[in-house]
Amino acid sequence: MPAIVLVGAQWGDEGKGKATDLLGSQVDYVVKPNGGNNAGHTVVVGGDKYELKLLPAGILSPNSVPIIGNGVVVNLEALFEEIDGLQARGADTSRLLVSANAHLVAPYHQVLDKVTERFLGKRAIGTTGRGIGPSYADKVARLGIRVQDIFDESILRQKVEGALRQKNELLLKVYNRRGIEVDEIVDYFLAFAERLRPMVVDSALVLNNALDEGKLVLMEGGQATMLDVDHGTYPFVTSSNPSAGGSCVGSGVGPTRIDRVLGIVKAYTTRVGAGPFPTELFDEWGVYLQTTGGEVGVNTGRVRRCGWYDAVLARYASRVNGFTDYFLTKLDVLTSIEKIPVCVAYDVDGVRHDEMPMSQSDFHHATPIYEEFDGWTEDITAARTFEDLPINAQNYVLALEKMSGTRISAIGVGPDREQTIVRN
Ligand code: 2SA
Ligand code: GDP
Ligand code: MG
Repeated sequence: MPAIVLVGAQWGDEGKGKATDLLGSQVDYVVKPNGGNNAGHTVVVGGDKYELKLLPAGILSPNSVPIIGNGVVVNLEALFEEIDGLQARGADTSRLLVSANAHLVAPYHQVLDKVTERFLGKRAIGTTGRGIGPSYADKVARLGIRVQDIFDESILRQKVEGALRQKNELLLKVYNRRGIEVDEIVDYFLAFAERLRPMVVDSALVLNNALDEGKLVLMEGGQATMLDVDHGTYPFVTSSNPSAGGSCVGSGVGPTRIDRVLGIVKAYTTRVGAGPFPTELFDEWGVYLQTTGGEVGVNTGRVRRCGWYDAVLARYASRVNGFTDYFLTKLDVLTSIEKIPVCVAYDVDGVRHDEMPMSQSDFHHATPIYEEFDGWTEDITAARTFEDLPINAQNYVLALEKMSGTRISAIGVGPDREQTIVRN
């Protein structure tokens, strides 16, 4: 049995948590390959709402083994807080495994995230403030602390000393903040070591062995394509590779083992944080989508920016991820809109662009060229087959499918696990 990759197609919060949960019953292993506790995935089971941040949403699937992959940056305080929260609600977290190669988020990463944002001023990214960017920066600069390092105090101390030499210079001289003591950080990490130890594994080995045994592995991407540090709206991106290729790097599973790349796309578009967003609505329709769709950040409580569906963006995401199919979520939120605009191309300074402009400046100047689709008024939340949908809703789905060139294999008609149409 092969591996399935799940990727957000837009700027995140497309409903990846629900998609993971939906596939959960068939899946033996769920690995989170990127991101950290900046993620926020909501799963609603029988009316009960769970919000996952650092843990893969697959932890709620009783038959699968959840894994935090090597590509994740782990905040240990947040990890145990989340585990405790789930346990208090009766969830079984005992199968959780953590890659020995995953990097750790240190308290100074959070400090640096916040001061960097402040220093950027008007050019701030609007990060989640969780220290994700500085932690990935240390990984690439070879100044990072990995999970395995906290089991050897002398190695840990050496690495912390190296990292702090550079950080303290920056904090004291550039940001005019107090320096951080080596002992403070070493003690912080050591305090988690014994609780973490039984979970730590060579996760790439575990996953590849599982695949050899015919098990099904789900790679649950965090964030989304347009937040990818390579393929997204740089610099208004996160610091990892949420796109499909990043799943391989972040889990140690090679591309030949993947046979499905499922894109999750919302029936409209949202974004949290700063950065370009051509279909963003500043009128009452933006407020309508925000309130009807309940568009509030799971992690930070920030109100999400909202806009119409952007078919250029969906086509771009199909291309850079090689999607095999799409899960279209939140179709129910569009119910009762008489005419639904869809962005089919961009106008950039009088020139039509059918594909994503190559230059970021052009993307910043892009204004949407809309086509309108007839809406529907019937409640669709109880629809369970494609044919249950009003004809205009069917036509909307078919039009999106045609524009992205990617088959829509599932449709979300409400937040609950059951509120999904699977198209065979
Ligand atoms: P960071 O913190 O360095 O990753 O921020 C960089 C950009 O990435 C965006 N980002 C996100 N966008 C949508 N959802 C995310 N997760 C939470 C959620 C967000 C929240 O599910 O609601 O609660 O605010 C997420 N994580 C990172 C971020 O907004 C920056 O634009
Ligand atoms: P993720 O980050 O991609 O996992 O998405 P979030 O959990 O941050 O945000 C998606 C929100 O939409 C959550 O509140 C989900 O419960 C909700 N949701 C998911 N699918 C649907 C759907 O088809 N219809 C509606 N109304 N809500 C949905
Ligand atoms: Mg989210």
